[in-house]
Amino acid sequence: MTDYVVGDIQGCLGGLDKLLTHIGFNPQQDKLIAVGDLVARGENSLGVIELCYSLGDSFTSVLGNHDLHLLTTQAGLKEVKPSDKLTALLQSNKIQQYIDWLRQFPLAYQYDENTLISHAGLYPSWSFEQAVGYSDEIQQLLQQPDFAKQINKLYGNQPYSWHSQLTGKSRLRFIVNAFTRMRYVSDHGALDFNAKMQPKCAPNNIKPWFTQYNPHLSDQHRILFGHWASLQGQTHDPRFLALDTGYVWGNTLTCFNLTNNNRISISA
Ligand SMILES: [Mn+2]
Repeated sequence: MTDYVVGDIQGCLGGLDKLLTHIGFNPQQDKLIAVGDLVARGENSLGVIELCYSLGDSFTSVLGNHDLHLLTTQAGLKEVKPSDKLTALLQSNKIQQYIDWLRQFPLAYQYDENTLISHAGLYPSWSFEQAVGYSDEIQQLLQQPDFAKQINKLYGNQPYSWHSQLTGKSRLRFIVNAFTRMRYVSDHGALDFNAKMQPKCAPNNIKPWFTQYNPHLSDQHRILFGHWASLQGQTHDPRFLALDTGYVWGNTLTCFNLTNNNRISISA
C-alpha cells in the first residue's frame, strides 16, 4: 500500500510506463496522484489518459494549465496548437468521457493534515484550508454544463495579486493562475508570468513562490508541485517538493513515495 505523487507527464506514455514498472506499481494496492499537465507536448497524450483512466480509484490528479487548456480546446474555444500533439486524443471516440473524468479533479488536493498537492504550488499568503476552499470554487465551476465557456473566460493575467475581497471573474482567474501558472512572486505578492528562468538567474524584485514567507506554514508542512521544469527538482527547502523534472524535454520523470519519502526518477 504505497501512495506516489508523479510529476508532469505531458503525454509521455513511454516514460509513465517505465516509471510504473520501475516502482512496481500495483493498482490493487498502490495509489498514483499526478501533479497535473497529464497531456500536451509529448508523443502520446491519448495513451496517457487511457492508462490513467484505466487505473480507476488508484489514480487521482490535480489539474494543470495544459489540462485546462484541453477542456477549452476540445470545446472549440481555443485553437489546437500542433506543438501540443493532442489530435489523437481530441479525435478519440471516448473524448467526452475523458473530459468529464478530467473535470472532476481539483486544483488543490490535501493529502493529509500537512501535505498539499497542486500543479504550480501554494500562493504565499494562503493556508492549506484557504487553498482547498479556493480550489473548491473552481471545482464547482467545472461541474457547470457550460464549464468550458466559464474556464475560457478566466484566461488572462490580471489581477496579479490576491485580496480576499476579490469577487467574480477576477477572483476565479487569480485562483486558476495561482494554482496552475505561478512560478515567481514579487515581495508585494504579485504573480510574474514572464519569468521562467532558474532562481539563480532571476532579477532581484521577484522570488520563487516557495521562498516568499508564508505565515501559515511550519516545518511539518510539505507541498508537492510540478509546472517548473527549470528548477530541475531543486527548491533547497525540504518542505517544497518540485516534481517536474522535464521528461518531455529529454530529462527525467520523477515520482515521490509519500510513504517512505523517497524520490525516484527515470531518464528519458
Ligand atoms: Mn504546467
